[in-house]
Amino acid sequence: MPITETEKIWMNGKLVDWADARVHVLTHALHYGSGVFEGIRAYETPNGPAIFRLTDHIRRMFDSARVYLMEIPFSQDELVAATREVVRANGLSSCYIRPIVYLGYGEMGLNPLPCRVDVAIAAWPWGTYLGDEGVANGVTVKISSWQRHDPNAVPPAAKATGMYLNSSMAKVEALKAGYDEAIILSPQGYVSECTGENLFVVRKGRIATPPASAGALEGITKDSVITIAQDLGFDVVEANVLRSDLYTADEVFLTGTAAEVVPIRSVDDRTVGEGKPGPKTKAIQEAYFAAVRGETDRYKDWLDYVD
Ligand code: PPE
Repeated sequence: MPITETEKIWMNGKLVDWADARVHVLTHALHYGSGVFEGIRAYETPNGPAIFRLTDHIRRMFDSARVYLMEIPFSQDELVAATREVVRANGLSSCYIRPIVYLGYGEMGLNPLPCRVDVAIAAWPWGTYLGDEGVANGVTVKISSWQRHDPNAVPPAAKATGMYLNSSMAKVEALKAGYDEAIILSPQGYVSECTGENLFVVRKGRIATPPASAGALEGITKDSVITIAQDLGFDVVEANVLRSDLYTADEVFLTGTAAEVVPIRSVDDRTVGEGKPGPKTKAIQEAYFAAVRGETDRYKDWLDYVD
């Protein structure tokens, strides 16, 4: 999906012009995938633009950095303030925000400890990730032949740049086979997640979503959706999900910051439910959009106003 250029990007403590936010070709992260990042969205609300669960995203980025022993040369509060500053400086009302912490230029080789740690935050307007049609009517998915990482190979608790080679392979495989998205299984054969989204399955009256131990990222949208679903009176559990559960589910949907809440209309050519968004998915999707747009008092703590 093309990037829409904005004015300014925050780099290591100051706003620079979009075109000047450059790195050297010998940047460590370019060679070894040694970066950690976030995807955050801001939405227009009745009280001006608000960044959804900003502090939770920044906290997760610090957790990701900790896994890889990267010392971020800023505090969480400083990066929270910097994120707001980027949205404000670019005059954006709703946008996608991409903070990244990466090992910079000056060292080569696999020992990351001597490397400098750089931080950048960019923001630009970004439409629906899986298309408006997908959000409204659902997407088709295929189980990937690529497996999710073993937690002792690449820890899914850390949102690291290098980890995404796996997701890209799965995404391309699915697209080339004519599907919208891939579902990736763990090395043990349990359902893990999609390429850049968590997964939920409604079956026998219960909503289940795979745990981190099955290789799923600890998604912030997933966490929000669990709360929303419980508030709607639904029975939700984090539990292992089998491939066959997807084939016999009443509803399946995916969640993510970029993707938001998207119904799944078929899995491996097996129609899910009636092949259109189910009632629980629709109720959750509606409540999620109301929450991010500041229309629900109950979830106002999730909003971080830009002004
Ligand atoms: N799993 C993966 C692998 C993942 O990348 C994401 C976010 C999620 C689950 C959902 O997490 P959360 O956003 O906290 O609910 N993927 C980000 C990057 C997508 C991209 O194309 O890049 C995102 O949604 O921003």
